[in-house]
Amino acid sequence: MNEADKRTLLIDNLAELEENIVLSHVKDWLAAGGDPLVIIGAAQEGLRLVGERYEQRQYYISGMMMAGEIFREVMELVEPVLVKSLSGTESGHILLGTVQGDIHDIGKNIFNTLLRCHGFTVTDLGVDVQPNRFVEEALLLQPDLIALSGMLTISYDSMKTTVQLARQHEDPKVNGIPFIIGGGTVNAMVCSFVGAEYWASDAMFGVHLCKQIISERKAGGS
Ligand code: B12
Repeated sequence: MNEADKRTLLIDNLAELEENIVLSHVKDWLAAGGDPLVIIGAAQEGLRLVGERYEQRQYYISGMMMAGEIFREVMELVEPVLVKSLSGTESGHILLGTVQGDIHDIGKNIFNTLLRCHGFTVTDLGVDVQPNRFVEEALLLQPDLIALSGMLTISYDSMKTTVQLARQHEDPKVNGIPFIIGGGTVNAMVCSFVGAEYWASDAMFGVHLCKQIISERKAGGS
């Protein structure tokens, strides 16, 4: 089977919620030297199809829960290989969390893992994080960047409130920290609505962006 067929097999079986087939396929694929990032990408596409089926009422919410659980198990298999294959010595501290009202954390956790693989320090506040919690932790930790994750359309309002609260803070150590947002459907328009400086809808791209932002700020002395 070639790589494209392996990808299709994973996407289709995740979309069908075939837990055992998915897990044994991922084990075989990894054993054959499969790229962990390609495997994560295929599993993500399978999840997207599950979301579509939920929207079209072919699946109930239990289908999305099951898909989330299968994805978590896939990550358990993939993560050790990923950690070995990626290594970096970036320095920088990222404050991360899924914003208030949103409990989706699969993408956030992938972003967290990839950041740590590249050497960043990450403080992950979890899910459904209130705006003032981000601001309090930012004051305490003074991270280089604040990263907000969200999958729901309503999470854009929480992102906006979080950014506004930080900007209104009297301490320049808090009001000057740049924001990066990410999650399924964020784009340049959402970024501008939220008032964040940066956005990424792909975790690996987000990591490269963080590298660039932090090194530019360090070079600029801020
Ligand atoms: C699994 C899932 C769930 C699980 C979540 C489990 C978990 N632990 O996360 C459960 C069952 C709990 C769930 C609940 C709900 N869900 Co849901 N869910 C999904 C599903 C199928 C997959 C989401 C996912 O994990 N994708 C895979 C990850 C890897 O992708 P990702 O998050 O985009 O992350 C990638 C990048 O975006 C990036 N990234 C992520 N965060 C960040 C942050 C930064 C800073 C950066 C740089 C990058 C980055 O890194 C990742 C890798 O590249 C999606 C469908 C879809 N289209 O994805 C629906 C979906 C998001 N859910 C939806 C809905 C409606 C709900 C519910 C409201 C359903 C309900 N009636 O209760 C609830 C909301 C609960 C809440 N308050 O949050 C809708 C949202 C519609 C909308 N536009 O608002 C979707 C799109 C389904 C649909 N098509 O209708 N859901």
